[in-house]
Amino acid sequence: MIKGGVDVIQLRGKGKSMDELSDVAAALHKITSRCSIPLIVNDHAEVARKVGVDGVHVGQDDDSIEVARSKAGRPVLVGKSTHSLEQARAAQCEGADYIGFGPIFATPTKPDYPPIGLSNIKNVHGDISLPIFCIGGIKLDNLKDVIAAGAQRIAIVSGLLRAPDIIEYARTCKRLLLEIKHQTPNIEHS
Ligand code: TZP
Ligand code: MG
Repeated sequence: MIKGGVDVIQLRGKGKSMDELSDVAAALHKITSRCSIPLIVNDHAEVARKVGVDGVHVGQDDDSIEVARSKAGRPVLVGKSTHSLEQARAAQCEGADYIGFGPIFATPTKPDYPPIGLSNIKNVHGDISLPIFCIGGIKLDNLKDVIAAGAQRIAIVSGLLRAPDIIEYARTCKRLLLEIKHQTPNIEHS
C-alpha cells in the first residue's frame, strides 16, 4: 500500500486480543514510521499507550474522543467514524482531528449501516473544516463518481485488500485523486 501511494494506514483487528493487536501494531509501526506514514489503530486507544502508533480511531459506539486521548496517555491523532451530517458536526464539536464519513455505498465490510449515498458529500465538506475521509464501498470503478461528488480524501478496505495487485490499485486510485486535485487548486487529496 505504501509503495502504491497510500497516505495513512488504519489497523483494524476486529476480534483480536489486545496483545495480538499490539504485536501487529508494533510490527506495522516499524514499517510505517520508516516511510513517515501515520498508523492509526482502530477501536482500542490502550494500544496507543503501549505502541508508538500515530493515532486512534473511534466509532459512534466506542470511547469518546476525550476518553480515547486519555487512554492513549500522550498526544495522538484521534479520528471518529460518522454516518450522517449531524454525527459529523458532533465529532467536530467533540474535538476529533479527522472524521470518516460513510458508508457512501453499501458494503459487506460494514453490513449493518445504511449507505449515505453521494449526495451528502458536498454538504459535509461545506459544513466541516476537519479532514474528511469518505469510506464505504469505494472501489476504482466508482472512485471518479465519489471525487466528482466532492470527496477530497477516501479510505478503501476491501477494494485494496482484494486487489490482485495492491500497488497498482493504490497507485491508480492515487492518480485519480491527484488528477482532480490539479484541476481544483488549494485542495489536498489522500
Ligand atoms: N466505516 C464505514 S464503511 C466501512 C467502515 C469501516 C467499511 C469500508 O470498507 P470497504 O471494504 O472499503 O467498503
Ligand atoms: Mg469502532
